[in-house]
Amino acid sequence: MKTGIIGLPQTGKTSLFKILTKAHLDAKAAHAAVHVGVAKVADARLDALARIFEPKKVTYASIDYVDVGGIAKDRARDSAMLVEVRQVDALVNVLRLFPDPSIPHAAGSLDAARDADSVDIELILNDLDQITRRLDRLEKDLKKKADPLLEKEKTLLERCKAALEAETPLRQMEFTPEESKVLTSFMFLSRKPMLFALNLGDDEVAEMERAVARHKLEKLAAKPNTAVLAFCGKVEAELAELDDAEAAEMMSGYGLKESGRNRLIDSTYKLLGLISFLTCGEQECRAWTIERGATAVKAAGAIHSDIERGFIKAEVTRWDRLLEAGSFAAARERAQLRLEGKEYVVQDGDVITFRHSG
Ligand SMILES: Nc1nc2c(ncn2[C@@H]2O[C@H](COP(=O)(O)OP(=O)(O)OP(=O)(O)O)[C@@H](O)[C@H]2O)c(=O)[nH]1
Ligand SMILES: [Mg+2]
Repeated sequence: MKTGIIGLPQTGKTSLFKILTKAHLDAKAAHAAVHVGVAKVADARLDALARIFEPKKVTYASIDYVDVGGIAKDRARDSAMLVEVRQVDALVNVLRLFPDPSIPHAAGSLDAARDADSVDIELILNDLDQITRRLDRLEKDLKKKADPLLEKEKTLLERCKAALEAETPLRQMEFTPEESKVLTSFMFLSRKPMLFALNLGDDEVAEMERAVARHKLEKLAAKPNTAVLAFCGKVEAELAELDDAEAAEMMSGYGLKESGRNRLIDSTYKLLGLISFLTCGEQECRAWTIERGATAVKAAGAIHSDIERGFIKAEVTRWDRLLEAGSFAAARERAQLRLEGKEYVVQDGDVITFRHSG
């Protein structure tokens, strides 16, 4: 799963990318067009289980982030950037709310709602280009020969076009599963789930939780397929330089319960519709990523296609029950391991051992 970091120029995108992926970009790399990196999804459940299993290896879930550079006007229609943005599953739009007279603002003042709209417009214009071209093609084809499938696609795209012309991003529209399937192949930019990341000034750190109200962004937060999250790039960059104990001390000094980094990664994970199940053993304790609603046999496939193919049963317990019991044997004695079949819907935080043939 890949998430693209976008936004107006000089909003703190590359800084955020470095914080999320713990990448150390040198001056030359920092100016490269595109950065790709992996962010570890912090997981306290996995940490706790690893303390009792003492495995050789602990493996966290991860999300890929791509820093594509600033979207100035017409920039979203620039083809090199588009290739990158089209491939991602979700977008993070970094909105600048930190005041700093030494760093020029693309629009001259701090207004996150306006900046969110102007980035959306670029995405919308791009989708409109693509839809117009496809509709032209469809009309030509339909003139030659009637085709109910193409006719359906045309009706759907016309509905999308009308929405886009009214400046509504496609992520705010509802589609049937069948329509979604047709739309997926277009990889429309305005249809990707969006996380608005408010980059606050460090004078606002103590009021992180009230950022949405303070900046009157309630409307932004209420839109479908979007989430809003506040962080302070400057403070996060400082945190990233510290060891765990020092970072914890600094966070409590600011009254922060969780780092912006972890909150942001967590938010992306949720926005992407993802959950984790865990596997535990002497060799490895590991978090695996699946889509919410995935069945046990699908989850097996996340580990290996052989386990999916040879699936017999899933032995399931919840992470906190296993932790309480202290071992699989003790959990079994307490009747807290249950056997589930292929169709069991895996829950976030399930610990699973798969029984399989072959
Ligand atoms: N005061 C303050 N400055 C920041 C913050 N985040 C980033 N900056 C500064 O803003 C400038 C731009 O930061 P970048 O992270 O490079 O921004 P960007 O969005 O990647 O910029 P482009 O890729 O050029 O569009 C740098 O000088 C950063 O040090 C922040 O939270 N507070
Ligand atoms: Mg940058």
